[in-house]
Amino acid sequence: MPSFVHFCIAVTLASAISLLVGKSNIDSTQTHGVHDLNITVVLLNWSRLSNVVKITSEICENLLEDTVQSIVVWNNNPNKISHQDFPSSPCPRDRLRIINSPENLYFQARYMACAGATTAYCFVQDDDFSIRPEIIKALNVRINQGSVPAIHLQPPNEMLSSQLRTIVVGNTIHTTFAWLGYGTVLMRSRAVEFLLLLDRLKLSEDERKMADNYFTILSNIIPERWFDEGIELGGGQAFTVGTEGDERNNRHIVRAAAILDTLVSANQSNTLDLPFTSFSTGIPEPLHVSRASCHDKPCIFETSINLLPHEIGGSPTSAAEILRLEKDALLMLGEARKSHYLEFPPSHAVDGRADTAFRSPQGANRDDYVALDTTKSFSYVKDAELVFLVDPPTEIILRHSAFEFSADGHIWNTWDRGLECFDANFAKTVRLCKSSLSHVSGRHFRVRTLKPMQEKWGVFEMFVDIQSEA
Ligand SMILES: *[C@@H]1O[C@H](CO)[C@@H](O)[C@H](O)[C@H]1NC(C)=O
Ligand SMILES: *[C@@H]1O[C@H](CO)[C@@H](O)[C@H](O)[C@H]1NC(C)=O
Ligand SMILES: *[C@H]1O[C@H](CO)[C@@H](O)[C@H](O)[C@H]1NC(C)=O
Repeated sequence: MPSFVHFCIAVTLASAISLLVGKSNIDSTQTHGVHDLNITVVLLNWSRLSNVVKITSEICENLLEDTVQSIVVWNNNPNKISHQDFPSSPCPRDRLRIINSPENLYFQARYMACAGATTAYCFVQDDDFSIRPEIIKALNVRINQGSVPAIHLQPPNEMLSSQLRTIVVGNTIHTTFAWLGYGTVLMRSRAVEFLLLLDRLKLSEDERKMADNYFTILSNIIPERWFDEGIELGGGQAFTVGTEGDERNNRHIVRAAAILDTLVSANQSNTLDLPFTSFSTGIPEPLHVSRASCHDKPCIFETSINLLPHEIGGSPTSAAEILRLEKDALLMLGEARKSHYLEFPPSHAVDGRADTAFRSPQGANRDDYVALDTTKSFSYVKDAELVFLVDPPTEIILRHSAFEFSADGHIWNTWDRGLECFDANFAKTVRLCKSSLSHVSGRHFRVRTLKPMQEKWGVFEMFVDIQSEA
């Protein structure tokens, strides 16, 4: 091998590794006035005050300049807390609000805290997970585009459950269930409307406390969900424990679905004037688009690769069948496909680790794509590359694909891929492939297969590497 090739591999790997260990060279942090910031973070102090201190510190250290206007800690515990419980916190006092709840309002509290915010959006999460600041930035960018009312982060097992609980009946019911506690960004107006709806429907105290079990189902919208594996903080006591907790959850989920059935059928004879619930008969986004946030910079990975068989999903006639539907779908999916889904999720393509992979369950289809939204527009003059760490079959897929860029994610242009691949010397059977982005500008980059192939996708990492910015 000519020595300059060795040199190139060394250089490329060095830059790949620099990215993998989290050195960001994309980000030129802008500062905004506090009032330009659109996110209020809402944290429930459930049973882990030390976690709440950790989470607020990380947010204040990383997000107060360009993303988060303030943090609200809602303490559901009768023992009051105050700023003194956050002694060496990097959070300025006026950016951290503490609300000592008069009673334990359970999950309802997050909607109340959000409804009382002054920003357009809220980011809510429980106190047992740490969400990387870059992910909150990416969620902020995406929700500011105004096309979605909420985005839920879900670990793979919850994502699978949420997918299998997706119910479409004719053009009237299009809903699913997704938790909010793993991290969810939502429009503040959605929290206001949701609380109004609970009032209008006269839900009981018990039901209101379990508000999370009602939120997604009653919206009658299939929300955007991103694969994510939050960093578990542990400690304290989880709220949902054991079969008793599961049964309570299931009871409320079925109850929410039954209420939705009633509302939709009532609307058919007499148009209901209700907040929050969508009675639109529009067609939801194709279900097979998956997303995940990148690890070390605000960026969104998106793929159209089917993770589940087409035929899954049955043909429900009502939302109340939600849990039976999931059970049947799990049986149909089988253990092998289920483990594949859980072990090789799309988030593994952008988690900064070369030892985890996103793998498609089947061979490549025509027009399968993997894409990155870098969340900012760039004009690349030189030294920028789209980089892949892939398995050898995926190199073949890449060689039969169109490489495309776009300013808006809708209109795509092709560039000459000039793909170069090398053995990555840190692991057997890993190929490092890169394509130069010289003379390419935009924000979105994708690779789209031009024909069906038996090769399956296997992506260890995918990123845009920018050495210098024009
Ligand atoms: C806040 O929202 C407005 C309107 O959507 C948007 O123009 C602005 O860029 C957002 N600010 C930040 C810091 O994201
Ligand atoms: C409910 O009412 C709205 C408003 O009149 C109507 O447009 C819509 O089609 C109805 N939805 C259903 C599910 O029938
Ligand atoms: C939140 O803070 C209190 C007061 O320090 C703490 O004792 C408690 O464990 C946390 N809250 C709840 C609901 O447990």
